[in-house]
Amino acid sequence: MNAPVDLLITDVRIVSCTDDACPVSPSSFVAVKAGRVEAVGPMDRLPATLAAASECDGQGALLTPGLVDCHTHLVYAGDRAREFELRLQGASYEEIARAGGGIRSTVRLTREADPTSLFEQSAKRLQSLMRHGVTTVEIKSGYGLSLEHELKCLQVARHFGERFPINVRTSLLAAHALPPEFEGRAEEYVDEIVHRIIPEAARSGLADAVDAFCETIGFSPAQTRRVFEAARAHKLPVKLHAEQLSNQQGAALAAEFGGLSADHLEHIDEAGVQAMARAGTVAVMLPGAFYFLRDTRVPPIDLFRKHRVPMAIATDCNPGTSPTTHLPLMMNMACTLFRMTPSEALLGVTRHAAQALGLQATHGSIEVGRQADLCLWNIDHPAELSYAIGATPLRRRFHNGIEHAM
Ligand code: DI6
Ligand code: FE
Repeated sequence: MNAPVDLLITDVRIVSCTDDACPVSPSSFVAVKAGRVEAVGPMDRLPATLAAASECDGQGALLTPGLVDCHTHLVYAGDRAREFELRLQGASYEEIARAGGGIRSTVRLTREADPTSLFEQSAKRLQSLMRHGVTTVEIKSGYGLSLEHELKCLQVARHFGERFPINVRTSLLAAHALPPEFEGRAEEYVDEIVHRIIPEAARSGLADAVDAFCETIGFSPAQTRRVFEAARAHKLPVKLHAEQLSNQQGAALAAEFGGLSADHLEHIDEAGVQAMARAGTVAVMLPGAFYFLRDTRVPPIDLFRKHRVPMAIATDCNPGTSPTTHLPLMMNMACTLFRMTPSEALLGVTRHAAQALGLQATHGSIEVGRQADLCLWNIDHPAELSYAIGATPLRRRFHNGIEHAM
């Protein structure tokens, strides 16, 4: 290492997230070049001759990979605070959805919003995520539900990756709900997704993956299969909202298509977990939605452990069931509500979340050659990230080795 590096971070205690136990290293350094980790090691091995364009003294603080939020719906217009009030008066999420509220009310506002307004409204949520330590985010469409408006939402998400210091992965979720103009004609809407929306999302390069909501109030397994076949024909990987409100065997379907992840999973059975294990499909826990809907059925964490299915944790940021951008709070909820361990929670927002996006070779851990997405925290032990309710002890955040004011 003779040529100067771009950034040298010294005196940090590193949780690299390469080891499942999340051990903390002794005082160490990280050297960054061209946006990637060039070298990592204990301070007493820091080459005396190493020159750096900029330096950061970590003062003994804890360094983790930048956080990865692998499941959000953050591009939408308006809010659903009124629906929240109705639910407090006793209406259920499904009743509101069946009565034309819920997702559809957000669809109406999102369709009406021009791209600039949609960008501005959604950027507030994106910036909030960043302030909580997120350096990679997955953003789904799903509130447009037509070719024009789905692409508009994906375009806004793509622009975020160009305008903000964050890595954005997009998922086309046209199969989120039935748009009102297709009332009673679900198969025809699936035709529209299969023959027009997926091909155009693939051709334009606006979608990195295809997702669907496989549920009694969403799309049936047979319809989801058609969506997945179209995704496969266009070489797009799949993921799925599965087993959130009932067991539709959606996780096994996602696994059959080599899915990156199956998400929610409160109602999954052991056969579904085994199918995920065989396919290497990540189980994404969304405790914010569980909490907000006052769900009582906990996803079978022991089965994921038993079959060694990697578990990720995400915000599910959306106006109806998880209006949050607080990923560390989701770690707390995953521990408190689902009994995950703080180490599992940390892997769930780093290495396993990166895997849920197919980014395990480049993101989610601190290793030579990986993207230099790093968070420096004002804590002594990694469990504090899960322990503190609603705190974000973020001190500094680096994306591709560059620190940005937030
Ligand atoms: N499951 C969810 O929890 C969100 N979407 C989905 O498929 C809810 C979306 C909404 O209510 O707006
Ligand atoms: Fe979701």
